[in-house]
Amino acid sequence: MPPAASLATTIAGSPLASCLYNASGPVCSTADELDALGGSDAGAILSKSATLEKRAGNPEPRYVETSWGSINSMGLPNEGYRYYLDYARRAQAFGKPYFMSVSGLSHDDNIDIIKALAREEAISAIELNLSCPNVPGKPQTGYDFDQSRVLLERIFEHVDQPLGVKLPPYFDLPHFDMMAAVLNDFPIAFVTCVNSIGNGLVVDTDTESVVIKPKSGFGGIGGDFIKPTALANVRKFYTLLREDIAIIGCGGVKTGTDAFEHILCGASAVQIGTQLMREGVGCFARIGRELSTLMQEKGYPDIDSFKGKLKSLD
Ligand code: HRO
Repeated sequence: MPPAASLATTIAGSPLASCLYNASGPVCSTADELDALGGSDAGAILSKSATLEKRAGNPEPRYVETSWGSINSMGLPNEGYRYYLDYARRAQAFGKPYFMSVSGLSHDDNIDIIKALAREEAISAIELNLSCPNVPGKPQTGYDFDQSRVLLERIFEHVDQPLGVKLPPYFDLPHFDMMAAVLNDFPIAFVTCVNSIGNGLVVDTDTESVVIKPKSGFGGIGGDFIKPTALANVRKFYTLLREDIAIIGCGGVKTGTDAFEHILCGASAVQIGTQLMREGVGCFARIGRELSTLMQEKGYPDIDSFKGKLKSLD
């Protein structure tokens, strides 16, 4: 057997000992939850998407696990950005990057938050969420290419830390081109592909009812079911974006093989959401071991030796 494979990667100029870390969403809302991520094998700590003010979110039940994944309509429950800004200093104890997710309810809110984060060196990077599907009355900015450009123009006038964006999944090839054309015009450090597939519907045939309360049962779909869509988005943006923009894969990762597939499609790091919710922070060590064993078996010493090297059949 060749020597153990390295899972190390670099995102937005920050070294990560492992390319696996949490998706913004499950168990990253409170200081205790963030501490648990800090103490785990996750390569970074990413906070729950923050709004200007604290939010209770949508009524419960608002997260349900299914045999193939999950449906959620959390509605951005979070402690408000000041809480996650304050946490940045505490995160330093874990010796790994702390990324803050920002999801203002308006362009102005996003600008106010970004300005307030400036000069906080304990925030390694910002993940701007352009794709929350669950706030009634608020469209997903990432599906509006003009609005995405308008927002990014304003953001880059003020942002201090490296900034990436979390995108919704795209399904039509011209949409990938249109979003890539926007993103390539800005000094973006990374894109995270993908957020949940918005506005799915899960039906319980016993009760003949929807399974979550908000929005008449409509919610974001995550887990196994979305992996092919996530891989397609990782692959497309890997081929369309500037080389200096890292791709972070997110969607359907519950084994080392799933993470391997994301990296093969072009991901420099891989986030875990539904499986983290199901298994807890131990998932990072387990999936890391599985990924490392697979890499070792295939003779890949590190991520870069197979990143993006997906073969086609033509
Ligand atoms: O809080 C949520 O309802 C939520 C957010 Cl912000 C998001 O980005 N993606 C998602 O599936 N749920």
